Amino acid sequence: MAVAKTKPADQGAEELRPAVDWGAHQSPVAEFSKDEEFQALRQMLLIRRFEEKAGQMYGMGLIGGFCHLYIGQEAVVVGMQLAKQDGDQMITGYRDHGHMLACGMDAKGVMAELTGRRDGYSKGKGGSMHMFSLEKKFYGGHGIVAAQVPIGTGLAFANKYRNDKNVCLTFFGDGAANQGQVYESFNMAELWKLPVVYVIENNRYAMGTAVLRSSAQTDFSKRGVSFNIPGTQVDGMDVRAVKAAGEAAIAWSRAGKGPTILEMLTYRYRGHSMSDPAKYRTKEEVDKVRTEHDPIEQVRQRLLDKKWASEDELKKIDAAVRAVVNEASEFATQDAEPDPSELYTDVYR
Ligand SMILES: Cc1ncc(C[n+]2csc(CCOP(=O)(O)OP(=O)(O)O)c2C)c(N)n1
Ligand SMILES: [Mg+2]
Repeated sequence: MAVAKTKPADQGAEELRPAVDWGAHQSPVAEFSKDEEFQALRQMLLIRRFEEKAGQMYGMGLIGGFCHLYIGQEAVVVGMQLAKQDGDQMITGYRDHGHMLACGMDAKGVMAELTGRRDGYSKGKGGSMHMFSLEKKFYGGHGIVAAQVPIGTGLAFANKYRNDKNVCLTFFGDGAANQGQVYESFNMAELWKLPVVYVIENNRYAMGTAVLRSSAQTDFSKRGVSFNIPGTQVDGMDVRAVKAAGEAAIAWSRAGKGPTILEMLTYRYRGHSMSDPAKYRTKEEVDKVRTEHDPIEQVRQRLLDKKWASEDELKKIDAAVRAVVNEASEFATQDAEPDPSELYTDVYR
């Protein structure tokens, strides 16, 4: 048997880097009104500032355990939130703080959960990856890669069973898209025409592994082809493109036509988690995306160009958002830890 002289991982490492280029990709965009631009800006800023603060607090030892930041990907969840209606659910993996805030969960409760305090969403016992809100229709927060995909499909099954016309938005990553349970879910979802939108957040890496190293088909919008699930690639850095694609996909599901896949081309600026030195990519690569595609900067620039806001007004919005985040971090550092008697509550045997 012939033996390969070099390990595949050593071959053309440069070529295996993902092409971080949105140039060829033209997504249809929804024209935003002034109100919508401001709404998108406030929501994305809230996530960005919250995550920056969480990163600082982690560095200070105030947050323990796993913590995966969403910085860079804000347009995906905010665009989908703007597209959905009350009653529609969201479920995601462990990079989940942005989804919680977009769903309207309280920043104080999320931050207090990160610091392990009693007024956190899981009473300080769940941490970053395990928060839920039935009220806001947010179903977690899942640490096992792709575990949320069959659960999201099950939520959609319940929607269909109850005939309540709600749609479940199920978010997962490019790495998760290679999990077997995703395809079992796709099969059932199309077979039973379940109201689920699979939102694949392709941020080009799964931990330190670039998509070209891990994936035979890197166009994730095609991952449903053999199940007849339609898919679209979307500029996930442009909140208007996300909203337009989200509305079409949600309408398809709500009309009883079954699932769709939206591949969001996006990027995370920070490491995979707080302990990742991110040596698998260059600083230039990150800087290029930040300067050319930042989702928040795009909205700011449109507001300025259309003279819908001045630099001063934009600064005031940022200051107001920072105040909300500071209040949340104050709360999360002063709130008490859970009582030791809580150790054995909420435990399923
Ligand atoms: C079943 C399982 N395998 C491996 C891991 C370890 N793990 C955590 S995150 C991750 C990468 C997933 O990447 P992706 O789906 O692209 O999401 P991203 O982190 O980029 O948002 C891996 C392998 C895990 N948590 N669960
Ligand atoms: Mg990824």
